Amino acid sequence: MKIHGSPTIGNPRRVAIFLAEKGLEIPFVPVDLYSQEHRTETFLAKNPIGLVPVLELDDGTFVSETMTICRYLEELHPEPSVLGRDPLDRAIRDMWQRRVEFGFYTAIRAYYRHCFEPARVLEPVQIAEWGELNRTLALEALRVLNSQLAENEFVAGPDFSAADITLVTSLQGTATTGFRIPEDCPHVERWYGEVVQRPSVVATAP
Ligand SMILES: N[C@@H](CCC(=O)N[C@@H](CS)C(=O)NCC(=O)O)C(=O)O
Repeated sequence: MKIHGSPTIGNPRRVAIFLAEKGLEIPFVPVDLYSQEHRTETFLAKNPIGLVPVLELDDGTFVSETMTICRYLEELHPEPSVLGRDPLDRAIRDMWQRRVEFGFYTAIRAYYRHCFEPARVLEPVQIAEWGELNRTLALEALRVLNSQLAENEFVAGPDFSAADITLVTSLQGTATTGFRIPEDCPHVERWYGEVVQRPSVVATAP
């Protein structure tokens, strides 16, 4: 097996943290997005929508989509569990992961891609107003997570999960935009201070 994508950047980093949490080792093959390597014919044969990460199996099968890759690997290696130990635990963790991914991550990604010059190579038609609106949506999403983290050690409850992975990689991956956890989100700040010290997060830092 190997994973196409750079283990310190974006969605491939989510898989890298997941693997580290589970004590699994799969080699990564870096893909340079800023030179458009993911838009070459060779890469599109692996994933026709041109996104990393892509897991390549030894029989030549390609599996893309971050959470799909993680779910496949968790089924092969259930322990230690990152995605949940029983149906309800898995449902709760998945619900929060999706809330982070389709809330905060999607918004902060749009802010970066529409408001910052280095992102133009990935987002040729940048609409600054759309980016700014998404910065506001990212703040709103963070406030919901702040309430959840007031009552819980981690985003999905008492255990570190993929929801935490998605949130910490989104925050660190967009730090160059100047976006910071606002003062009215002290529980996110407490959580962040703890999670950035986890060995899996330190080992994959951008
Ligand atoms: N839904 C995909 C999203 C993957 C994704 O957006 N990957 C980014 C890198 S973090 C990418 O390949 N971007 C290339 C582009 O937008 O052209 C997943 O969960 O894996």
